[in-house]
This record gives sequence, structure tokens and C-alpha cells, in this order.
Amino acid sequence: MCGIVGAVAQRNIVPVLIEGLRRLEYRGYDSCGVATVTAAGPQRVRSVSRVAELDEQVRTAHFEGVTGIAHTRWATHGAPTVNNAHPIFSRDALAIVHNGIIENYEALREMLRAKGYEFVSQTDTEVIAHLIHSLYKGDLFAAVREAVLQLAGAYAIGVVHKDQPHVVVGARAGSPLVVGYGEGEYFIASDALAIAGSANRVSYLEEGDVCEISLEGVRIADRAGNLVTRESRDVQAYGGYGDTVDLGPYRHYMQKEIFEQPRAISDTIPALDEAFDPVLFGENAAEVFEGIDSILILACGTSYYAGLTAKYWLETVAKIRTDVEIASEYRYRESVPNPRSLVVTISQSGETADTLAALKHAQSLGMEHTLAVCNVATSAMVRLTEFTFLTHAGREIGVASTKAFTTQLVGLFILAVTLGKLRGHVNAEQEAGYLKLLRHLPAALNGVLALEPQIIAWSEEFARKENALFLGRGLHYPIALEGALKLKEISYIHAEAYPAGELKHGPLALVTEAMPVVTVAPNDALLEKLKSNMQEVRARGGQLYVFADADTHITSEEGIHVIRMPEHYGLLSPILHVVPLQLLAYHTASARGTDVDKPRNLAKSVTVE
Ligand code: HGA
Repeated sequence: MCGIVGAVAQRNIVPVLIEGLRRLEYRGYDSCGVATVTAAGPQRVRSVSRVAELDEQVRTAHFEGVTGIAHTRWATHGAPTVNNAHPIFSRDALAIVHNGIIENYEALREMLRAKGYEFVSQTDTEVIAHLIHSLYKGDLFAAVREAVLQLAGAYAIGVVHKDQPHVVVGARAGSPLVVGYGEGEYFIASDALAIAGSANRVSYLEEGDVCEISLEGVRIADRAGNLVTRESRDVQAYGGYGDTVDLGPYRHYMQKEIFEQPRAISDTIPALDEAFDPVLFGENAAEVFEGIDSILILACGTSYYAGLTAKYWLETVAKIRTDVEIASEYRYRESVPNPRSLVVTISQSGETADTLAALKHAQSLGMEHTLAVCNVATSAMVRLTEFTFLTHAGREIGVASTKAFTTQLVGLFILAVTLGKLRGHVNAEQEAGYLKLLRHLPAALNGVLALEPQIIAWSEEFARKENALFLGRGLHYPIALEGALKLKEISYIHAEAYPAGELKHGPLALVTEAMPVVTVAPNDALLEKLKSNMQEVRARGGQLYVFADADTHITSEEGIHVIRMPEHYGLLSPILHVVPLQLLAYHTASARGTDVDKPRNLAKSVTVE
């Protein structure tokens, strides 16, 4: 979603700001802008096109400055127009960039209108600009500290004022912000990635912090107004973010990331002697895990489907009751807290606003045992939870998640077996069997990736469709959901998933010759039931596209197209079966010519509600 970069230096900082925006592009945005400040006032360039177009405008106009702020916007309040693009000004004296949503903006707007402020954008951000302006008495750091106390909602901001042309002030609550330390120059950014290379060290700001960067250095105040220091770390500790990610032989990052899954999974599987050892999740995990009596999984989107898959594993292998909830629903509903439950949050970035809020909500209800399954070691989620399972997917750039999903599944399966062992439901022989399955997984995935040419042939058919149904049963129902989500996200084809047994309760009405029905058909206990469901579709003329395990004896015939999966993979079969669905979505979208890595209206890290 939105990205922020800010800098104070003694050189023209605009190219650094633009490069920062470029590195944040993958998060998804619909407009962008940059402002620099001099004693004469802030000046800005904004675009509703890509950062490359902003860069062109900047170069043509010889737009320069030693102090500046820049932004990629994913509109929440007000259309993605140039007028609503950040930086937003207040009375040509102050400029601001903002990530997040100000929930009390209407009340603040009325208060500021009464003071004579005129609003020229539809954004909630403009109230912060005028509020800080109204409180400014020669010290921007002080004015921002006072202003943020009046804000309800989530924000990360960067602010400049013409009377302090060598100062940028930042603040955060609910949205991330880092401070970067370079050689005599300082930065702020919503992600260390944006400033790595220019900054050598970074500090993560805590909730409620306000910072000031100037040529003299950095000051940070906490919510109570006390000056504090925040630990800084070498920027390399954040994963060598200085590197640009090379596409190699692939056309899109999503395709590259699909093919990286064997490597990502092998990096995520712990060393042999640590597998299924509770210490993998944190120091005293064994003790805590022994005391829990249920699991509550909170997540959104693809991570939610990882949670749904994990429910089957946790209940089958560990025999522990598991509930899975959509984070944005859980946080607002009345629920019955169970302090003996382990709350598991799943998020690629660890910054997903809804999941973070749901986690805090569960904690506020007295559920203190928490575990994050996350891909970013330094994320807010990892810092907020008692235990962590870190996936090692590496940077995922495609907005539609692929390798983050399959590595989350690996982490959740390891959790299920670990709990199963502790609870006496997994014996040594079973443990060895699960370990063997895990270890062979990268090789098995390579076998599935080799199906790409057959999937490309199907995708040409799919590219001409406007609707698709996905069917799965049991453990593979969440995989059908994930396949439908992938297709929707990047090809814009309307797709829905059903547990195959539900067909006759409604969706069968949609089935005609024009409806492709993708079926996930592993060779499991539900196979015969699934075959009957397939016949129900065929009887109505529906076209079946089946990913069938080798020994299912489902063969191609009139109206039934079959791609054979290389091997049956038992409990870990969902990890194999999701891969052809990712490839089908990818090649269908590619054939339709959509912007696969940055699908319309979507963003990578969903850092707003
Ligand atoms: N609410 C602001 C910023 C939106 C945002 O943070 N998106 O990720 C706006 O709409 O401009």
C-alpha cells in the first residue's frame, strides 16, 4: 500500500526519494508524488501514473532539493487524482505524506474549517496537514507531537515546513515507519527497503513515536513526550534490501516466485535435529504449548486460507480444537475469549493492519499466548507476539502471494506435528514419516512445476472465460478457495470456490457449457464422493478441468480435461495441489494481458483497514 520516503541531506535528495518510491512500487499504489522544501515554501510534483512518469516530470522540470518527502498512494479517502495525491499542502507552508486512515477526520475537518482552513482535497490526510499547521509555533517537532494526540486511527507521516527547511518530522501509530542513518544525512521510510544503500543503519519507531531528522541528527520522542533512543541495526540485518531483485528468465515476479517455491520451502524447513522441537517457536514454547487447549488462527486473504488448511492438520494430527477467523471480522465481533488458547496470526509482511489489530484485540481479551507465522523478522507482528515461526520465502514482490503461502503452510504443518508430539498423538515412526514427507517436498514441487506447458494450454481456454468455479473437498477445499482467489486477483475473472459437496445446494445452478469447473482431486478418502460431484457437473454440460493424483483413475474424456499430478502426497498434498492453480491463474492473466505483478486496485502489504 502507501509508501513514504523522506530525507535531509546536503546534496540533491530527489533521486534518492524517487529510487525509494521505486522500491516500494511492488506494494501497489495508484498515484505518487514528491515535495522538497525551501524557505520560500514547499514545491511538489505529483502523478497518477507510475513512479517512472514522476521521475520523468522531475527530470524535465529540474526539480531538486536537499530536504524532501515522497509518497506512493493507495487511495482510501478520495479518488486517485493528482489533486488527492500526496504530498498534501497546508497554506503553501507545510507539506505532508501519510499512510493510514484518520478515523476522526470529519470532526477535525469541521474544527479546522471553523478556524478558517480551506480544504482542497478529498483526503483524510489534509486534516493532519492543517492541524499541524494550526499548532505550529516555530517548532515542527513540537507541533507534530501535539497534533498526533488528537488523531484517531492509523498513521505514519512525514512532514516538512518552510520555516525549517532542513528538518523532516515523522510519526507513527498503527502504520510502520523507520528512521535511517547515513553519512551526515538522515531518512525516514515506511520500509527499510526504500532507503537501504543510502542509510547504513535503521531504527524502527514504536507506536506513538515522533521523530525529527535534521542535519544535526535524529531526535525521537515517545507518546508521552519523553526523548528516547530506539535500537538501530545494520541495514543488511533487514535482508540485504539494497539489492534489486532480478527477474532472471521470468516474465513476471509472480512467475519467478512460483518457481522459487522449492527453494523457499527447503529454506523454511528447519535443520533435522530441530524439526518438531517446540524451541523452534521460541524459548519456553514447550511449557506454554503444553498448557493450551485450543488454537485460534487470525488472518486475512491468502493467509486466511493457509489457516483454514492448518485447521485440518491441527485437528487431525494434534487433535487440538482449532478455530480460524478472518481478522477484520474477529476484531469487531463479541467473542468468548479462552486464555488457554494459542492465538496464531499469519501474515507475509507482519504489517497487515487488520491482523495486527485482531492480535491486539485478542491480547486485550486476556489471550496472552500468541504465535506469529510471518516472513519478516523485524515486523510489528513478530515484535508483538510471544512466539514466532519465520518463513524464509525471501522477498515476495508479486502482489498475489505464492511462495509466502506455501511456506506458511510448511510452518503450520510443523506446528501441528510439534503439538501432536507434545500431546502424545504422534509417535516416533509417524514423526519420521512426516519429516521424510517434508524433506522430499522441494523435489516433489519440482515435479509439479514441470506441468507448466500443459497448464499454459488450459490457460488459453480460461483467458476467454468470465467465470470459473473451483471445487475441492476436505483438506483441499481451502486450496480451491486459494485457486479461485488467485484467478480473481490477477486475471479479473470472476471465480468462486466450493466444497464439492455443496454444489447441489446452490452453485450447480450456474453450471452450463460455458462454465469451467476446476477440480482439485487428490487420491484421498473423499475421492469417490468427489467423482460423484464431478458427474453432477458433467450431467449439466459443465467443462471439468481436473488436477488428479496419479492413482485416481480419473481420465480425460468428453468434457473432462485431466492434468495428472506426479505423486500423491498424503497430508501435505495441499502444498503440491496449490501450485498448478497458481500457474493456471498466472498464465490466464498473462494471456489476458493484465498487470500480473500489480493487479488493479490491490496492494501488497495491506497496511490500512
Ligand atoms: N488515507 C490516505 C492514505 C491512504 C493509505 O495509507 N493507503 O495505503 C489517502 O487516502 O490519501
